[in-house]
Amino acid sequence: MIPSILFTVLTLLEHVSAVVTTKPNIVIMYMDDMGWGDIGANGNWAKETPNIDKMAKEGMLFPSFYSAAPICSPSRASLMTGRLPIRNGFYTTNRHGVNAYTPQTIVGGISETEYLLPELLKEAGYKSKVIGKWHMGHRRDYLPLNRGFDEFFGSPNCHFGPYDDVETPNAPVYRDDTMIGRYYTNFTIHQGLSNLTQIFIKEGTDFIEKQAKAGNPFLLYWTPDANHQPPYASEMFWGKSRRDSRYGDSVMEVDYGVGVILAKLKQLNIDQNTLVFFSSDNGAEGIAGKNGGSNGPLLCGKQTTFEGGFREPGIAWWPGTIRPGVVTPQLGTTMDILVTAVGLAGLDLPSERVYDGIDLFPVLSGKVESIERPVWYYRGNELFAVRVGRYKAHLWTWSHEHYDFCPGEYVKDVTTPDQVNRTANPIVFNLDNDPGEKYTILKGSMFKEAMSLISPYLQKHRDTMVRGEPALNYCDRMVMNWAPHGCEAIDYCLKGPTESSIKLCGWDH
Ligand SMILES: [Ca+2]
Repeated sequence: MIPSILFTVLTLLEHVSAVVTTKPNIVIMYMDDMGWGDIGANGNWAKETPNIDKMAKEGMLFPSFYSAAPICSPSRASLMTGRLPIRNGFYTTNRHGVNAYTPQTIVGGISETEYLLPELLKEAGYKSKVIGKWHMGHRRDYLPLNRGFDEFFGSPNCHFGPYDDVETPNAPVYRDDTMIGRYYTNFTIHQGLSNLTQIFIKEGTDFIEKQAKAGNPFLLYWTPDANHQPPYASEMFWGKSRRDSRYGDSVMEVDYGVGVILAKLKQLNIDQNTLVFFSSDNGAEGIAGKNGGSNGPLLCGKQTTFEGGFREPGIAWWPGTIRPGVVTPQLGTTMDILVTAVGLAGLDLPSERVYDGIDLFPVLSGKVESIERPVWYYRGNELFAVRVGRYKAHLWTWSHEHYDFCPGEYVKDVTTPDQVNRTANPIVFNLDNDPGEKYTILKGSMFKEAMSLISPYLQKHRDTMVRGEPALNYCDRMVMNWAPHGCEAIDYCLKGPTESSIKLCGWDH
């Protein structure tokens, strides 16, 4: 009797372990303000990204890979929910068509009604960690461990500073749900010199090693913010870039991190069971000058709905499943990562809500060459443009107000300093021939072809849109990071305002 029970248990265990190994690990490498033109694989002259370029050579390169927003917070919210900011609530209605994000004064965060990727993958036994910049709300309910992640190392905010800890607190650094220090004072960044990326790399490889040894499928969301201005690098890369800029140094360092993480997957022999995506949250910031990156031939950059704001480096890597060296014509978006990952985990998406991502697995595995789909370019609460196939139609144009987001670039009727409504007669570009959006198509057969392709998608999108409650409308100095959980233990609680001063956030771009 006993041997037979033992045999059954062993058979069951074998079965379970076989099922577990069919669920691939998911690694998302999400850069901050890195432009489409910053990687060698997309033609950057400085060739400062040998590891990212090798990743593209071993995997699939998406020359047309898009973010869901031209700014950090809504872009990240869409990556984690698979849904546009207009649906998941990461936008503002304080003004028409403006970008909003999560400064320390923001009251809101990612809505409790949204399902985040780690939350969904948990159903299939995945362990998850986010490393680097969160930016989806810093109040306790919105922090990673309350939104599905098992582990967190990094900050809910950007590394801006140094601050005085009186008027403005330095941004907190968390391990899991506890603050363990702050940027500048505990985790030093001194005039662009910092070990932070090195710490983020080690956190990543330690997590991978731990999960691989335990035999758990895992999700690693690795998102260093060294490329966001003011960029930083460690001594290893200080002054090393051919571009001769701190930004170039910071790109070299995150590239090094990509190499270390991929090498760790190979060393642990789990590379053939791990899907890795590489991308960036928004385009390079034109106004950052030497502290910003390159969008290559694309028009304008961060904050705008031109290609420079939305089109990102895009690479998928999965040895043994993705054929090496493929450059795909597929239009991809960062929201596809969630949909693809959920499918690979053997799960169904929640059926009662609309997902804007598509399952890329048929393309990654080479079963189909490409899937027709729309790409939406929202700026805050307004749909500014849409792309289907080679054509992009601008329904609204706006380049700058207080800041010029297209420095040195001018296209008549396109880079407009005021918001201009083009819905009645959209401005069309053929991005196959004109990725820089310079030659407007306003009538004729090509215009008709473009609009006959785009209009049905647009109509359906508008007819079925259910907008989320806007989460980025209210700001209050009282909610800043004065006394995050854990501050007592390290004797680093700050005194903030004792009375609420809630008001509409003043988004000015
Ligand atoms: Ca960003």
